[in-house]
Amino acid sequence: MKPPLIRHSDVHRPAYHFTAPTGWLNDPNGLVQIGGIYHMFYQWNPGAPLHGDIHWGHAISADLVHWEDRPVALAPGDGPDAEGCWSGIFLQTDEGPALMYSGLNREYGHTQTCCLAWPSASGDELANGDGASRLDSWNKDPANPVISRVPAGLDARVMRDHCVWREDGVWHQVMGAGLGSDEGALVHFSSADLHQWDDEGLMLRGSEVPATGAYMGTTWECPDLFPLGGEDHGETFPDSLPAHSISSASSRTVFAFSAWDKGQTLHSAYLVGSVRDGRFVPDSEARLLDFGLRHFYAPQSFLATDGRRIQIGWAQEAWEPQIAGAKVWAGAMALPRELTLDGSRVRSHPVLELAGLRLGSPENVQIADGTAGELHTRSRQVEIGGELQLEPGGHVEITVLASPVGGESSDTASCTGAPATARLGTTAGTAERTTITIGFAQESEQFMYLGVDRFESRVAEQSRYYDMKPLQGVIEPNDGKANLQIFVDHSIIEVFVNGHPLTARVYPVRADSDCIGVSAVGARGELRVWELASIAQDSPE
Ligand code: DQQ
Repeated sequence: MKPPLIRHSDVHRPAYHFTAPTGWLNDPNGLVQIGGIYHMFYQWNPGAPLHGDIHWGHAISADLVHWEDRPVALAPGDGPDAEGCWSGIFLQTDEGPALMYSGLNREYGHTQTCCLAWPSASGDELANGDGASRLDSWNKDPANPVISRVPAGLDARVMRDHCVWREDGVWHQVMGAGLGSDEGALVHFSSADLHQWDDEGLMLRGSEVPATGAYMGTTWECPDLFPLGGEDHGETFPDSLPAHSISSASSRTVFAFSAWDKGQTLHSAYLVGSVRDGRFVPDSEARLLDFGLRHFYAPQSFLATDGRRIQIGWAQEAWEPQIAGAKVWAGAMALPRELTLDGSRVRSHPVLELAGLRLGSPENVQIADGTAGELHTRSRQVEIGGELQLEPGGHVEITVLASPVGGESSDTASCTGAPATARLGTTAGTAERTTITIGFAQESEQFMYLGVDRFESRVAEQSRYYDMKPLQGVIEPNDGKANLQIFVDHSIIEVFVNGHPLTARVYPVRADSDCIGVSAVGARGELRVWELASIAQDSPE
């Protein structure tokens, strides 16, 4: 797709993850595939690398990998969205496509409102026009806001973000909410025409959920209910996807949400269950969608025309706002993932289209008990994939974005693939590396774990403004088999082990932190390492 993305050159800017042209990016919005083109709208502050003055940016793609920037889709106006056009969705209606979003204007009350926008293009232009441009321009509905208050009697401090579906000709909507009792809630409405909405009560509240696997937070943001694991039985609209029917008999319903806790974006999580009589009935505990916590936040999913349920999340930065003055951009989208259901667990796998980024042949690395060393490949843009077999107590460490032992900017110095003990004393405090570990906890065969150690990811001053805490999660032992895929892209690391993802952000500063190392104890297998292409060109200075 032409022209390619043009982006500010910066050692930390991801090269094949989507970022905004400049400024701040957060949630993906309005994800849809129409006429073979994927549309991704997103929360965007074009003016600064901080959250504020939120617009809807827009990009399109033919393959979910290469993106083309389109004009701003929504900008704050002088009505209910005067302070921002917050998160929302794309809808196929009998009147054509629509966007639904949360308008922010504190004069309208203490919560966000529900607003609609319609394409500026006519019906003919929408049907026959250039696929790239027909969803470029949007008019806000003069009736906005179509929901401007919390239901009578509901003590909701916050209510925003939308998930909408249609069953038996009736539109249903849930908005995410935070109640005065410090619990999240799904506020349910119904409508015949998307304009007049009737209160349907709460579909679920936090205190009704077993939260053993993931804390539920005090507010649920970005609710996403969708069927998974069975055939979808939605109505079919021309040139597009079926409107999803969340009570399809052959599938179960996933409720994905982002847990916000008194101002903190904690993590995204999910429940599996079913919708009965207007209530969501969970039959699983809450679980994390990604062990990277806030670095995979506000995800939204959509049904591709080939039947895949694809999810995109916001890979939030790990730096504090104090240093935003030194930045031009902030925020990236995590790679699109295909979701599947395995029992009551959601599995995430990077979409197959990403293989199109691979450059040349991979470096093949044999893993055996005692393997320890550096790879030939030196790059900040790599995919590392393979199958590992772990013995009880076994583990594999993969070190990325690592500096050579021999000194700054030396192409010939060896990389830091040796086990940590070999490096201590020679490089402590000056070398950088991020270590990904997959293994069993000591001799246990009960749990396998996946971890990303960011403690040495950055050696520079100001590190106190960067979150370098470890990230980790427990996964099923799977007889010691680990199907592994790692994507490294300058400041983003995404790891997938047996369908469990972990997204991390790291910010090495040394110019030579592009080494990769592997060490293994009680493990065997083979890894393949590809260098990956960029999807953007550097902007001229
Ligand atoms: N981001 C949006 C909200 C949403 C939050 C505002 C989640 O609509 O609740 O930019 O990151």
